[in-house]
Amino acid sequence: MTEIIENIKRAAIEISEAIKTQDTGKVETQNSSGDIQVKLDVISDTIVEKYMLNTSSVKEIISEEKESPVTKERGKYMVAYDPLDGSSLIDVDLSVGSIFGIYENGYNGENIKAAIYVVYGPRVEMVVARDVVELFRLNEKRGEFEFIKELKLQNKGKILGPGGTQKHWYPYHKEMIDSLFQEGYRLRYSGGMVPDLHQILLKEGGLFAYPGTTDKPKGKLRKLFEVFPFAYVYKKAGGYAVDGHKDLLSLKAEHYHDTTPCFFGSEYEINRVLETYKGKK
Ligand code: P6P
Repeated sequence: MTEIIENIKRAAIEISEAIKTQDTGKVETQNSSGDIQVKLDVISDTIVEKYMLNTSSVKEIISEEKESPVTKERGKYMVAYDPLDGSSLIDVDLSVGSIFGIYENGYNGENIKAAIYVVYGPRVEMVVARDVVELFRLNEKRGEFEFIKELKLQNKGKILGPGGTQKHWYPYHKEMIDSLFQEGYRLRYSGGMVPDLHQILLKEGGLFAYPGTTDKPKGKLRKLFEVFPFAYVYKKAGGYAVDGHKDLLSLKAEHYHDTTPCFFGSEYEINRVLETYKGKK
C-alpha cells in the first residue's frame, strides 16, 4: 500500500505541474459517463496510468475516463481513480482534484481498503485514509508532501453543499435543504466534489449532498471513482456516508460506471437525511 501512496504522490506532483502549464481546452472525445473531456483529463489520466502500471502491488487499474480496466499479470490491489475530477472548473481557476480508491477482490463498497484524494488549489494537499485520515501538503520547494495533521469530523457542522439541479429535487429533499439553511447553515458549493468535501472535512463538519433527482434518480456521482473513496474517508474520519437509506459502503457496483445518490457528513446532518428519506424511494 505504501508503494501505491508514494506513486500517487509522484503522479499528483506531475498533474499539478500540468494544470499550471497545459492548455485547458476541450477535446472532441467524451468519457464513459458522457462527460466532455478537457485536454487535462487525458493528460492526467496518462500520468496516473504510467505510475499505477509501474507499481508492483497493483494488479488492475480502471479510470473514470475509460470504459474498462487495464489488467497486469501480478499484484494485489485494484485501483479505481478519477484523474481530474471537476476539470471543467480549471478554466475558471477553481480548485479541482484527483480521487483514488484502493480495492481488493472486487469493486464493491465492501472491497475498498484505502482511499486517497488530492486537491489542486492555492496549495496542493493530499488526504490519505487507511485506519486514520491524514492530511499532507506539498512543499513546492522540496517537491515533497509533508504530513500536517490527522483529520476528524465532529458530530455537527455549519456548512452545506447541496448538489444536483434544484428544479429536479424531490420535494422532501428540498424541504430538508431549506430547513437546514433556516437553521443557519452556510452554503458552500463550488461544483467540484473534491474541494467541496475537503472543505467540510477540514472544517470538521457539515453536509454534502448529491441526491437522486427526477431527471437522474440514480444521482450523478460514480461509485467506484468518487463515492466509495469519499465514503471511506468520511467514515474513517468519524463521519457518515449514506445513499439516503443505507451506508454507501454496503452498496454493490452494478457496472464499472454505476452511480448513486450520496450524502457525506457529520452525525447530526446524516441523521436528518435518514429521517427525511425514511420510507421514500
Ligand atoms: P453539478 C464534477 O463534474 C462532478 O463530477 C463533481 O466533482 C461535482 O460534485 C459534480 O460533478 C457537480 O455536478 O451537477 O453540480 O454540476
